[in-house]
Amino acid sequence: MAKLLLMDHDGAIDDLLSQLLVLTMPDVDLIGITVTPADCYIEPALESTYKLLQLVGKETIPLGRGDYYGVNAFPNEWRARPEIINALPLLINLPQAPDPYTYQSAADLIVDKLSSASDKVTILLTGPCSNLVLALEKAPELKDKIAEVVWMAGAFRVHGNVQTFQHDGTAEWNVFWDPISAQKLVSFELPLTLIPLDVTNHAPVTKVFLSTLATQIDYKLSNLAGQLWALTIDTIPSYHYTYFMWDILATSYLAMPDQFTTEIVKANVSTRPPNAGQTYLDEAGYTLKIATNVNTAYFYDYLLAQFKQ
Ligand code: AGV
Ligand code: CA
Repeated sequence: MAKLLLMDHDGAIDDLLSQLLVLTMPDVDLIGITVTPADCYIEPALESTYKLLQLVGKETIPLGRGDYYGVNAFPNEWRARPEIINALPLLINLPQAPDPYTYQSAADLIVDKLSSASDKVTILLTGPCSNLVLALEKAPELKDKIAEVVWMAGAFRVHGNVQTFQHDGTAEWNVFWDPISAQKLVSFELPLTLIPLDVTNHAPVTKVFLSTLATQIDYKLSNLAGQLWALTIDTIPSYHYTYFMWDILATSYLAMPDQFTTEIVKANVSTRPPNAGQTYLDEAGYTLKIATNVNTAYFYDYLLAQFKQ
């Protein structure tokens, strides 16, 4: 039987690519998508999300609008990306997306979908975890309906990627946006698997990969994926280094968990400067699973195969 999945993403390019990848997975039943207004502005991001569903004829999958804003905002130039995406040739002429304010609020959709699910649900988070934490605070009993939370988040034995004032650089952005919710999620001790920078650092978006993907351009999804990734190649030196397969690697964990090296650890999350949002190993902390390595050759091949649609 197909695995029931709820996805919460935050509208960045690799979040949308992750949504596309989920839509190619035959044994995943995507029962809802919620969007967090973190690495995006919510209106154009919901439009992009809807357009990707339209592209594969799955626009009946319900969307939820994140109304909660974290304490540490993402840089505006990152957040503006979906406007460009909605104008791409494969997306611009699709029928008009609904008014984003007609969607249910994200936490309410998560509560509804978890309570009505016939089986336990896997939850994929590729942005901050605030919507899920809000939902579980509204309806704590629904923790029992969760099979596993897979979250692209954190940095344990490597540097973080936050470079800003009042910060020592140890945090990863998805945790830094809302450290309080992250700390709560970890403290729930759900079956939680983090895909942190420790493993995503092994999987950059390379020109070799993009060049191979471009040879598959006759497949609609390879064409669109290639256009999306090309948008990540422009670099604003002060913010950008390499664009990594952050969320896409976390998403692929659903399909190829055996290709990852994982470790059960005890950890916690800092909620204060100078390291707000740092995920750190701590014997007195909470139990969770982290991925530390991956078979990258298998992963890149998997992506190329999935986008042949
Ligand atoms: O920290 C990684 C997270 C992922 O969920 N995001 C991007 C991915 O969607 C934040 C981020 C870090 N560096 C970035 C980010 C960059 N250079 N551009 C946009 N977002
Ligand atoms: Ca993201």
